[in-house]
Amino acid sequence: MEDEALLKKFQEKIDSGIKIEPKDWMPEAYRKQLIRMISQHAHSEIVGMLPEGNWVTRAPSLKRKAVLLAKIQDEAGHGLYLYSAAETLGIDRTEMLQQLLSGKAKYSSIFNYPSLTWADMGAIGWLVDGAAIMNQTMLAKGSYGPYSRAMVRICKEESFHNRQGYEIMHTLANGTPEQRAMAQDALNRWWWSAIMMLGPSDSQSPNSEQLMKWKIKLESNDQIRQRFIDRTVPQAEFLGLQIPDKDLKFNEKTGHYEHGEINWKEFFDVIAGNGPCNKKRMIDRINADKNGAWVRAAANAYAAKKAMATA
Ligand code: BYC
Repeated sequence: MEDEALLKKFQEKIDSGIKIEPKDWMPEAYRKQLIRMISQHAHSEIVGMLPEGNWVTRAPSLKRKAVLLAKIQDEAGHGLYLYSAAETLGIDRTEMLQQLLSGKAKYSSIFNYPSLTWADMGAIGWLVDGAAIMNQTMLAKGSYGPYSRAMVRICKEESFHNRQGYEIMHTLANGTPEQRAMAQDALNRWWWSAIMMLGPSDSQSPNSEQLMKWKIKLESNDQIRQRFIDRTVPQAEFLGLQIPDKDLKFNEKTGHYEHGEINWKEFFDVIAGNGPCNKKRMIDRINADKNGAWVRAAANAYAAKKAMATA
């Protein structure tokens, strides 16, 4: 009975828009769902550094290189905010990282695709960060205080990432025929994976209903996907590039774009570990963890020595 009363009070709090804070009572399932989502999100930021890291040494100018480096560093920062937000729920960062490195934890499907040309840096900023912002501005209004506040800051930075990506695409789309073709090719390769990264369709999304009841998510995967498509298609038209979807059409009555069939088999294959780069991403993260071990040991030793000196 006590639990039922607590649950009722908890739901009332959520329904009236009061944020849940770390020390507040919360159902175990709410805590678990948040840990799952926030840790997956943190891992996505960290693994997401890899496809862009691939182009740092080959950026076409010093200015482009500085911008790309700043973006990649921001992603590391996002990972830090998110691991910290997850830690407020009682899980340790080391445990989350172990789950990533052992292959137990998921990270976003999108980062299992290769970045083959410089235009991919444009497409990632424009489409991947663009889709992420659509989702994250919604998550910023979510019910768990630390996660929603982390989202506010992350969205501000993502907005810069999105603009720099679109600006790269704009430059290429208005460049030589070869540059234009490169921009189109990047759009062709990233479009479908970007709309898939917003999660499976609502009929295949087991977590959405509960997450929406708890206002962790305020909208479903398909709703966000629709908003992303409606916003992005006119941007592609402005660039003079073709969205690679022959069934895409604007519905005057609904005011929305209708899209062709999404290849959900590909999506589920990728999240099961069989995408083009899943193995490489894991090897790179495991090596980064090994190579960074001495830095963590030195930092811990320094902190311990300082603590002893001030004790
Ligand atoms: N990839 O019930 P569903 C960035 C899984 S990084 C892999 O709909 P939910 C950036 C899902 O986990 C931004 N797995 O789940 C960084 C679930 O499996 P489990 C990344 C996915 O939670 C660097 C199952 O499928 N953003 O911006 O209701 C450079 C069923 O799905 C994916 C976030 O992480 C996926 N795409 O909704 C550039 C945002 N989608 O866990 C850019 C936070 C679904 O039950 N996360 N799955 O085994 C979310 O908003 C939600 O978790 C999702 C999925 C919309 C992703």
